[in-house]
Amino acid sequence: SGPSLAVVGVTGAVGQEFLSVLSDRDFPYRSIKMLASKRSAGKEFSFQDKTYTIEELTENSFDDVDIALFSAGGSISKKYGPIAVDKGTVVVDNSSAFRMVENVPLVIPEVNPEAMSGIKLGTGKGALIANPNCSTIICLMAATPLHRRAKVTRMVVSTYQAASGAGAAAMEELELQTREVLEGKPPTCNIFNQQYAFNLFSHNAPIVSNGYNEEEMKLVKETRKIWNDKDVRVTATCIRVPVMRAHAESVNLQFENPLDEETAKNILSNAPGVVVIDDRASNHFPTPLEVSNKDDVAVGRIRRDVSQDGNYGLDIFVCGDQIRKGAALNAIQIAEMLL
Ligand code: 2RA
Repeated sequence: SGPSLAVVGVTGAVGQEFLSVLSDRDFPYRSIKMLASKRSAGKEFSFQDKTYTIEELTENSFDDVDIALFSAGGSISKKYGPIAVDKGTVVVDNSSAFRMVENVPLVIPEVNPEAMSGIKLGTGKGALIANPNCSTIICLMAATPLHRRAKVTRMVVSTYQAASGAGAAAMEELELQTREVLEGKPPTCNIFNQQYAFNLFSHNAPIVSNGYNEEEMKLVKETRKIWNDKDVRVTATCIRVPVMRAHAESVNLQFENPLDEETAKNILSNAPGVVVIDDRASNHFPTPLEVSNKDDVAVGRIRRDVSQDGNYGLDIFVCGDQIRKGAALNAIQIAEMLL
C-alpha cells in the first residue's frame, strides 16, 4: 500500500545506511529497487528477510517508482535525477548537484519542513528535493532553534569532519593507516595525498577563488537558503580529522536579540532531534563516538561568548553522525513527510 522506492547508489556508505534507516523506522514501502553501477549489477543481498538483486541504473529504472533516494555522486544525480522527475518520481538527492537551484527545496525536516510543502506523492508530477550537506545539517540542527528565538546575525563554524564524509574507502584507509603507523610502516595514501592517521588536515574539497574550500562555501550558502536569510553572515573552516563516522563542529553565534545561556540550554533541550550533553562538573560534552550510529545531534559547551557585550553571543559544540542524520536519516525523514 505504501510508496514504491528506489535506492540509487545502494552499495555506498550512505546507500547502505538508507537501508538501515528504512528498516529501523519501519518505513512503509510496497517495493524497493536496489540500483547501482554496472559493476555491482547482479549482486544479491538480503534485506528485511527478502533477497534482492542489484540492478544497473538506467534511464528506465524509474518507471513506477514513487520516491527515489539518491546518493551516488553529483554526476549521477545530474544525469538521472531529472529523468526520474520526468517519470513522476519524487527524488530526494543527497548530492550537492541541485542544492542551490532556486526552486529546489533544501530541507532539514526539523528546521524548514515548509520548504517542501507543495510536493505530494501520487499526483503523477515528480519533484526534486535536495538533502543539505552533512556539516550543514549537523550545525543547523542546533543553531536553528536559537536563531528562531534571537535571530542569528553572524555564525562562525569550525568543523572536525569524519572519514565517512569521504566515503567507505576513506574509512578503510584510516583504519589501514592506523595499523601501518603503529607497526612502524609507511602509511598507504590512496584516498588522501597525505597521512590521515594521527593527523588532521584542511578538508580535501577543492579551494575556490576566494580561498575557501567547497565544503566551507556549502555551509555559507546552504545556511542562507535554509534560513531564507540572504543577509546572515556565515564563515567556516572545515577540517578532516581521524574519526570514523561522526562530525564535530564548534559554532559561534552572534544574535540580534539577547539570549542567555540558560535560556539557550532550555531551548536546545526541547529542540527536536537534539540532545544536550553539557555537564561542566564532570567535563562531559558531546563526542563523535557518543553520537555514532545515533539519530540525534548532541550539543554542549553552551556558554556566553565573552567577546561579545551582554547576551548577544553564544558558543556551542555540536556532534552528529555524518552518515545517519548527516545524510541517510535526513533524506528518509524527508520521504516520511511525503507519506
Ligand atoms: C564530507 N560533507 O564530509 C562531505 C561529504 N558529504 O566530506
